Amino acid sequence: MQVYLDLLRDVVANGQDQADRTGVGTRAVFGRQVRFDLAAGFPLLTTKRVHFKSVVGELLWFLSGSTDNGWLRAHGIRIWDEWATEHDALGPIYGAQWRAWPAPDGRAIDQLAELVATIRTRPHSRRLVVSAWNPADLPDETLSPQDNVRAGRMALAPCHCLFQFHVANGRLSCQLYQRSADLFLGVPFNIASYALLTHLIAQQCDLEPGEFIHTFGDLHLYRNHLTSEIVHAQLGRAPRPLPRLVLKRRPETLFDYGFEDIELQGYDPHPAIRAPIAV
Ligand code: THF
Repeated sequence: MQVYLDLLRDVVANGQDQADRTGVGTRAVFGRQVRFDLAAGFPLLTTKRVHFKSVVGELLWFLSGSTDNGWLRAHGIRIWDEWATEHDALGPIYGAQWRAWPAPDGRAIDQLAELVATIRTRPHSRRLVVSAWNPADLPDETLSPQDNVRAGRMALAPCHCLFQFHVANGRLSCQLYQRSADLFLGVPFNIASYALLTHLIAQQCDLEPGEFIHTFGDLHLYRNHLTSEIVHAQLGRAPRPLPRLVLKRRPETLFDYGFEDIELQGYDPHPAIRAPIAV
């Protein structure tokens, strides 16, 4: 995970200070790309403890098509609390767009089911693409997340908004375009989440996991993370060997995985580093 520390140094050194929607302020660069060979180990940050159960739970929740924060809360996962309404609603965010993109003729398109079917039948297709960026459902940037949900819109515009798979030599690779990336808090989750998704889809399609390629639009550090206790503490730590991901069972479909099917072995990170989240 040296490449993560290199990204942090890049943003600290080359970022421009900007005002942002949340009012916190960021230091940001535009346009970066990193890659992880999934055969070299599972890319979960070792220079601080990342709560892998939250990563797994959030991905299972997306895959189920749910946008109900109550499901996450029931599993002790609090990472979406700040954006949900008092009724645990988040509007048509990732799960809704992945599993039931509303078509003009009234159909709901299951992008993920179609993706798996296409990888199995036409692995060399160049349209193995899933998009969460549905302009009809985007929030009004001048309203709060909760007011957007009440108006039937997404609480938050998708940050990881489009991904594409590619098959070569029996290996499945994934590239994500992330338009906006909170490098300290969100990105370690995002990398682990898409690496895990690639493992699950590879298993479902009888392929080996290949590379995860992470492409960034606005890559930023929130100003309140640029401190000696947070970003600079992180930069002072040495990476450790990566853990390994073990899938204990091969369920019938991509939508039948549970927590107990996904095991991380050999994760020995430095301690967690607490940081405030910008809403
Ligand atoms: N908003 C912002 N500002 N950053 C994000 O990364 C982000 N997301 C999702 C939606 N809005 C975002 C939410 N994802 C944490 C991690 C991921 C999140 C939200 C919060 C977080 O606070 N992590 C802590 C605690 C982890 C835990 O409680 O399990 C950490 O130390 O990692 C990015 O997609």
